[in-house]
Amino acid sequence: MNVATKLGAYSASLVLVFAGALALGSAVGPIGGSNGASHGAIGQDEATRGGHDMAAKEVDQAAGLQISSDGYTLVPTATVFEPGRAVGFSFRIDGPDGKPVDDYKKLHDKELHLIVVRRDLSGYQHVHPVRDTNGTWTVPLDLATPGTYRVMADFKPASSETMSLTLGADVTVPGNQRTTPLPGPASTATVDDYDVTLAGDLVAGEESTLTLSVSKDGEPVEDLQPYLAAYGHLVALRGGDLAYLHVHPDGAPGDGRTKAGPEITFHAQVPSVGTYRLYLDFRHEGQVRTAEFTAEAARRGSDTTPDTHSDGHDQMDMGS
Ligand SMILES: [Cu+2]
Repeated sequence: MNVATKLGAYSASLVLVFAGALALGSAVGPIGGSNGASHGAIGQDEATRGGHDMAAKEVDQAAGLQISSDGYTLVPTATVFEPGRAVGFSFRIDGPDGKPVDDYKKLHDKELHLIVVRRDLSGYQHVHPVRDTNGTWTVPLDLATPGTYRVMADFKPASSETMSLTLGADVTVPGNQRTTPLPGPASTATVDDYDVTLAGDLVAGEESTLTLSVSKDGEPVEDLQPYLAAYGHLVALRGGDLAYLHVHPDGAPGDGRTKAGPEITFHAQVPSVGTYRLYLDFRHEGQVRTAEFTAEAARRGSDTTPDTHSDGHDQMDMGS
């Protein structure tokens, strides 16, 4: 059993333990929190360190690498598309009974989140398909540029006992494809008039805190708008295989303690060393934008952890 498998098994058992604790919690009250805080808000209650860690385990495993898992299969209607135009991408999720799943539990306001990215990690799209009465999902995608794209569906079937599933498939747009080189690690990303800075280090197998700060025209943004029940959504994809990690913020709009910027705090746990591309979706003045970062995950307990900077700040390795 290699380390990754061990970690995976460890995480899976923790998820099971947590699911049990949650079920008990609703019946007999909070468990594990000596301060008596509720576990109800998973991942949002920083007072309950235990619950918080467990919530992190929910998202720490590499996902999105399989087209079928736990009896559920992603079935695209078509996987080859003509270049140069927007397409209507459609697919089903078939359940263990072979029929399209038509009963989902909402995750972050939506029954299903679809992440689409080119194999070179460019062209990121985070969209929310619409489901028809037959269980077929459809969404317009921008597949204008030739290449191989990865589509990943993140959902939770109502009948499943797993926390959530992410299934992935490749779709291709034939033609002369150009590969976009992955930008090097950086702590600042610019999108339109916004600068977003990233502080914090990714460490393999360990939870780390990432803080993203949004400013516009040099001024901190303090009126971020809720998007999908959060001030920001962060997706991390691993370079090389596009393993998927959906990370969520610490705190939620309206919880009485979470500010609407400029900082958005996340707890991330990556499964391995390597290069990751981080995609932050945030909403301001009615528009959702995505800030992208490349980050290197250091080895656990290693002195190669990128924490030695002359400026003394705990920031991402700039690769300088
Ligand atoms: Cu989504």
